[in-house]
Amino acid sequence: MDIKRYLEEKKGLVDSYLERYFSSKIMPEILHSAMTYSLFAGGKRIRPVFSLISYESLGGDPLRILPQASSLELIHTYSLIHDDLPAMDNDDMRRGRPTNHRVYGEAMAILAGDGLLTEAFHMLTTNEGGLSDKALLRAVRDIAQKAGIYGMVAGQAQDILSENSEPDKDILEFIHSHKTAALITASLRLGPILAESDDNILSLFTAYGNNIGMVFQIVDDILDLTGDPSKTGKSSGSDERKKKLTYPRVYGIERSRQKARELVEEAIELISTLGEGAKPLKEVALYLLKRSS
Ligand code: GRG
Repeated sequence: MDIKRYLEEKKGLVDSYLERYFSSKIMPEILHSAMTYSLFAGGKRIRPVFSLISYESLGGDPLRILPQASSLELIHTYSLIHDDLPAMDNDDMRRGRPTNHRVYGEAMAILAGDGLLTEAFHMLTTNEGGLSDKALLRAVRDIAQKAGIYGMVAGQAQDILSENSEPDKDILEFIHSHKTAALITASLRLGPILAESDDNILSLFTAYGNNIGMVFQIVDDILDLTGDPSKTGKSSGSDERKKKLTYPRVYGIERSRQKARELVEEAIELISTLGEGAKPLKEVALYLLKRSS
């Protein structure tokens, strides 16, 4: 299968949904502008796409869960806006253009992030696909847990606390599994949760999501050192300059690459029991190892 085309097609569904959703302006207009500046800045939409793939691999129609899948992009975009703030990573460039606070100022960037996070939960409960209330409630709880203080926010806090600290494998594992893998795992769990699959299936997607989420961050760490800034959209070596705890810093580049390959192999093995429906999940796992942006 042509995985690049398949991913592009799914991304197109998410892009169209988000464009429609944000087509009517809210007041003050500058808030709308600040939110959409980052939301439509060329992100890969990988988290919503993961949700659509997981739902489809279980026989569901991806169009049915577009609001739920797309809500993950709002959470992801808020996290990037806040991560770039002077009080956090203090970055000037993101996705090849000035960061949100560089264009709209700190106050508006904070509010744009707050607005996107809150609106994500509003969007998540938009029930156009006739999903059951029980499934939706479970999805809300799951995403809140993985995006918040038991997941991404905890990972971000530890990441900040660990700057300039000595390399430590356990802390590195905590940061990556919380900061990045938690939201990616939530994306992959969304399919089985909304399809109301049994617990065995849900745990398969959880394990696959954890592995793939870790791979995503390991590859991100490697790209920070070796990537082409015109493709990654940010200057290379920024993790090193900030003395971030990264995979290459703890294990070196070659062992980090090996670790990513092993996690992908394990992830593919995990979902092999799903049969033909798991093909895109297998292909996307392999594709992540090769990504350059
Ligand atoms: C501020 C609570 C809070 C959390 C921030 C996401 C995050 C946590 C920090 C951003 C820095 C970083 C490198 C995080 C790791 C996750 C990651 C690889 C983000 C980039 O995601 P992509 O590659 O970005 O999906 P695009 O631009 O494609 O959307």
